Amino acid sequence: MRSEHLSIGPAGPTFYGQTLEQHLLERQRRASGATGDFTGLFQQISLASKIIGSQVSKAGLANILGLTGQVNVQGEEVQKLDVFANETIVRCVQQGGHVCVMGSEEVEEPIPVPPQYPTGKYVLQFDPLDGSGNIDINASIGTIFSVHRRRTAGSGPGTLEDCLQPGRDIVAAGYVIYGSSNMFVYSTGDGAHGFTLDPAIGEYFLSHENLKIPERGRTYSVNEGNYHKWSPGVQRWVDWVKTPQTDRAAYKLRYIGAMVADFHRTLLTGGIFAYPPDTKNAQGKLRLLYEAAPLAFVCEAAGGAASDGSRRILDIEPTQLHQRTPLYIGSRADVEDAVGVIAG
Ligand code: P6P
Repeated sequence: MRSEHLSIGPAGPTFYGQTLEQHLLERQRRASGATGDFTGLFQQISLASKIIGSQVSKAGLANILGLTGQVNVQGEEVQKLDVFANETIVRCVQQGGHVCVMGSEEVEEPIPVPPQYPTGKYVLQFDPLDGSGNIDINASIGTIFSVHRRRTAGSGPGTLEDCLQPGRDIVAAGYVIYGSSNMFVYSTGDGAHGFTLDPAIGEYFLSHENLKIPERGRTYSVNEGNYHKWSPGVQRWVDWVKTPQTDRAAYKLRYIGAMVADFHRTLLTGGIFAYPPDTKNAQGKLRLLYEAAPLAFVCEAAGGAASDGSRRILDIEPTQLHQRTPLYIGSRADVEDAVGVIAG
């Protein structure tokens, strides 16, 4: 029996769905041999996201807007909230004994678990605050994460080898979008589920069960300012998608500039988000391990597709922690069209 939550609001009593924690515990009960490690790890990720969301929601008030003056491994200027988000996730997770190593967009090398804490069987990789350029303009941003099982033997510290695993071996992946409402979306491969935060309660409640992305959408999402840097094939695809065809109208363009927000809209309404390679970024701008692969995992769980232009994102064997990949992700028919038109 699914427990209901009663909340008395201005419109009268409101019944909520399951909390994220109850959803995870229900999954744990169904998973034979579950140890609770997975649930514990997710509780720590959820807590970190609530702390980050709380700071993001008042970034304009506290002295945490703006730049730290540092540059991260990507050569990008590091926002104060990026650093805060990274440290929040590391602190919430490292003491829990569920991971053997972590990988973060903000840190050059794999992050070991400090020796005073136990190590666990999972590997957590994440972009702590994606789209941080949107922080100062109060546009949506997000956290992206993926969970693998450790590959190396034993129970000691994990290594880079444990991080360099393909997306098809992901155990669970998801993202948190800090927007008009904060949502936690995740998949363990069996459907994708969305939970909306009630900040008054501090709980995520099931609001989008078993998300399914439309087979085809009507929106494309790409930075057309890069048009002159794209290959003729990518230019051909963008020209085609925004031109009315005999069987369809022109696609609309929507581009927020934060991958989590652009992907979340694509997941809910259909269409395609793309970051193609260009003359400045031969492999595109987005990172495989903690951006493209986790969102590809969620997208496929919702019935969508994700390609680098020739391969399924989840089949790419990583060789470097911060390697980049071209990305075409969204409705299956739209991704197939893009790959086909680009290939000519
Ligand atoms: P551009 C944010 O900096 C980010 O990494 C992604 O979240 C986003 O999709 C992309 O870069 C935007 O890049 O070049 O369009 O500003």
